[in-house]
Parts: sequence; C-alpha cells; structure tokens
Amino acid sequence: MNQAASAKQRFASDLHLALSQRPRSVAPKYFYDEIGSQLFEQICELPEYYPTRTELALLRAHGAEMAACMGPHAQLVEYGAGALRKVRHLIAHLDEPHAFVPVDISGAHLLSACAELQQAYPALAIKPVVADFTQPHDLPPRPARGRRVGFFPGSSIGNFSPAETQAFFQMTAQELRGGGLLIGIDLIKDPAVLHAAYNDAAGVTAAFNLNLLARARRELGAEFDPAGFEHSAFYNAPQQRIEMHLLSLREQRFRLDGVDYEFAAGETLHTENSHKYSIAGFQAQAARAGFRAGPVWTDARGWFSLLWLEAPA
Ligand code: AVJ
Repeated sequence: MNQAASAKQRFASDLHLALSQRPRSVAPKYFYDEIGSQLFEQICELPEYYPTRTELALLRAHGAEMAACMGPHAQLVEYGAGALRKVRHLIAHLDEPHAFVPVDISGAHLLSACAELQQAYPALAIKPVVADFTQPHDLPPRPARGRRVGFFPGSSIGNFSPAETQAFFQMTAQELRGGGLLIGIDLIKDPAVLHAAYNDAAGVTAAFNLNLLARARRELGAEFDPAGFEHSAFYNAPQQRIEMHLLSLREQRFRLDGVDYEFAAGETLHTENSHKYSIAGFQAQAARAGFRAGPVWTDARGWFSLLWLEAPA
C-alpha cells in the first residue's frame, strides 16, 4: 500500500474508533491536511490568537540568551518542525553549531523548509529526520564536543494528555541527556482572552475545526450534513485547558464506510485539548522526568513563556 492510502486508512479506522466510544473524541493531528495546515497558518496571524506572535517576540528579544544556554557546538533537535521560522532566532546566535536536526512526520514539507533554511545558513549542517517524534526514532550521532539540545515551540505540548506529556519528558530526558530543552508553553490567564483566541471573529478557528469533518467527506466519502455541526471551543477551568468540539445541532446520522453513527442533539465529537500551565506547575511536571528548571522568558502580559530545562546527566 502506498503512503497516502495507508494514511487514509488510519484516518478512517481512527474515526470509526472515535465515533464508537463515549464521549467521542479524535486526535487533533487529523486537522492538518493541506487545507487544515493553511487554516492553522491563518490562525497564527489572527489578532485574537496571541501565542505565535508572543513567542516570536520572545525569541527575537532573547534568542541570544537562549542560544547561550545551549552552549557551543550544540546539536539542536527541533520536535515537530514546521516552517522553521522560529528556530532561526536561535540558530542566528548559536556558537559554532554542530548540526540542526528537525524531526517532522511530513517529509515533503520538512525537506522544502530545510532547503530554504540552508539558503540562509549555507555553512549549517542540517540533518532532517522524517519521523513521528512521539514514537521511537533514530537521530544522527551525538556531537563529539557540544551538547544535544531540544526545541519544542508553539505550546504544541498543550495538545498532549498528562500521560503523553510525561512520556514526552521521559523520552527527551533520555534523548537529550547531558543537554537541555527549550520549550514554549501557553500560560493560564483570563478565560475571556483564551475564549477569544479560540473563537475568533473571522471564523478561521471554526473553519479549522470543521475541516476535520470536511476532510472525512473529501477523503473518506463520509455521508452527513455539514450544516448539522458547529464549532464549539471553551475553557475547562478545572482541567486548565481549552477544549474544542464539533457540536451536533440536532439528532442526525453520520455514515462512514456503510456504518451508521447516530448523533443526539447537543452531542459532540471532541477534537482538541489545548492545555494552559503555570510556570511552576510545568517545571514540576518536567522535574518528575529529571529535568532541572533553568531560565524562563515571559512576555510583559504574562501570557506565554519559553522555559529552559536542563536534562538529567
Ligand atoms: C498548535 C496545538 C499549539 O492549541 O493553540 C489553534 C492549535 N487549535 N487554534 C493551540 C490550535 C485552535 C494550537 N497548537
């Protein structure tokens, strides 16, 4: 089976699983087909969506200090590398980097982003790894002189469940042992600010969420009335997370591969969790895997942080 066909099969079987359980939920990775990735790019530009521009401003202002934490001859591993826009603010300040190792599941995008980065840094050794970084994967050998350090921006970790977060810390504690990790997190804040960021006036986040259903129609031939579902995003305060759901507006049927799934009015398909953290709470989670808290960079409003964590020896 070719790659596209097997990816489609996994989407289909995961969607069958999602629709068979109660409450119904599906992994947010299924947002990101070509259209979904474009919609996410648009989200990053929205006036209400502060994380991207806040993190970029921190990288612009403090990239040199962050690079100094990484030290000379570092091998810099980026987890879930996208357009490689953010990491430039570190690379620009690294002292004789050994290599840059972006790890991403989307091979074609990764390679074109690497080609662009190479133009800007002709002398930099770029060693892309096409892999799902949450699964066992190989990296190029450790540098002889410098440390192996990680970069995980965007508060992408916010999508992980507490168990997945712990698994990520356990994995990186091993992979980056003797080095460290620079990680971006979205902070707990006024729920009104959070609500606006996930319910933008232009409706881009709604389109992003609904694209998951549109994708099921396009790719899998799912049969249902798209007008029967609406975007729902709200802050779950006890769990400290934004939840996104696709909300069924009435009793209706969703047919996939000849299997009928019934939705009651008000029933939802849970599509995403986006966890928000306190700095101390997040450092405590990392400490359970042996990471020691280092410098923290936060914007003046206290909305977003980049944290340096020293990996265990
Ligand atoms: C890419 C997971 C960081 O949680 O804010 C944006 C995804 N979802 N708007 C986030 C997202 C809705 C984003 N992350």
